Amino acid sequence: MIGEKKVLYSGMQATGTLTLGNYLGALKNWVSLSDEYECFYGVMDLHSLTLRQDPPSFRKNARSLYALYVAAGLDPEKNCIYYQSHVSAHAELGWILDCFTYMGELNRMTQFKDKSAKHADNINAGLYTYPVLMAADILLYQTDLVPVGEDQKQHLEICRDIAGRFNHIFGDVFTIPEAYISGPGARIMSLQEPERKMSKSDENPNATIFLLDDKDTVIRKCKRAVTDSETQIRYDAEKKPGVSNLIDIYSAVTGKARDAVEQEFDGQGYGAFKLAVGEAVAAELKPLQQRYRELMEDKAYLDGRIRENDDKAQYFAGKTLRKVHKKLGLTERIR
Ligand code: ATP
Ligand code: LTN
Repeated sequence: MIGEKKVLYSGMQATGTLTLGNYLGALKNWVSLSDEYECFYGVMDLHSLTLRQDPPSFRKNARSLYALYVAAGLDPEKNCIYYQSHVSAHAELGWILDCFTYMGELNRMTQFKDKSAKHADNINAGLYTYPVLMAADILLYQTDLVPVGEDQKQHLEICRDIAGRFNHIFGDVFTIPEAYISGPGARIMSLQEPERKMSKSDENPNATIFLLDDKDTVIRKCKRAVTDSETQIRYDAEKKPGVSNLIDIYSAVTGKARDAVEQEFDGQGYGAFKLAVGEAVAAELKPLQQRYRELMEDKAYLDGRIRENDDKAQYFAGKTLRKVHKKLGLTERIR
């Protein structure tokens, strides 16, 4: 708790451009929860180092991510939006928690398995201990709630296990966080291979809608989305993954329930439905894109918010880290 409010924490890696999956599965929900909680949102640039980054575009992407958070509706004057690498407590607690995490636990992480298969030439130790740094992010702020997409559930579970283990040995040090996995946008699938999640690093550009795609591109990608040989717009994630994914997208964007979407398009063909999905998505993204452009041009405004929020994050993270040091018996600094 900070004051009267529970603490919410989330973040995304600062790699590439955000996708509709990132937005509907995570960012949009953050916005809906941001009044009720004391919120911290990180630009997770240390996590991004698990893949090789090109320094100039990495720096640009991180700033673009910051601006997209704000453009999507998070108010940097009310919410603490900050860069993970600006608060050194993350890396420090990450190391400490490494010493309270078992290799057996990390071996079970499906994201590690997926990412090592995808990047077989760079299976680094950071990729392996990724979930521990993520646990440090969350635990530093005594977080109650972590809104993430379905694919991060396992990382939340290991975070809870590490925190519980630490508390069991040293008393109540960390708040045990809850995952918050939301409704129809929880898992947006690829438009080309609807058995796989929509991902920013997909090689096929038609598989992914990016938040900065213009209207024509969005509509074109929706029209090309893979469906099936039937004609009926009906939700069945197993037998009709493509159509079901489009129903979920439409439903997450318009706020209509799945069966209401089925009824709305009853008797209409896939072509008309795909066009409607494309138009609804483009309409949702338009104001966000407009605000994004304004923010990227207003350097003074963004820099000011970044500076203030770095300080705020440092203050809260420092408090927890000092407590951890004391509990562990690390020698206090002599002042
Ligand atoms: P990558 O393609 O590099 O794996 P990513 O697109 O999965 O990246 P992350 O930074 O790992 O992006 O995820 C940011 C947030 O977006 C997380 O909370 C994650 O759960 C959510 N998210 C990512 N992809 C989807 C998706 N397809 N559907 C719903 N939520 C998603
Ligand atoms: N692993 C997350 C990004 C992330 C995160 C966090 C999310 C890093 N630290 C702490 C929530 C809380 C991802 O890939 N989306």
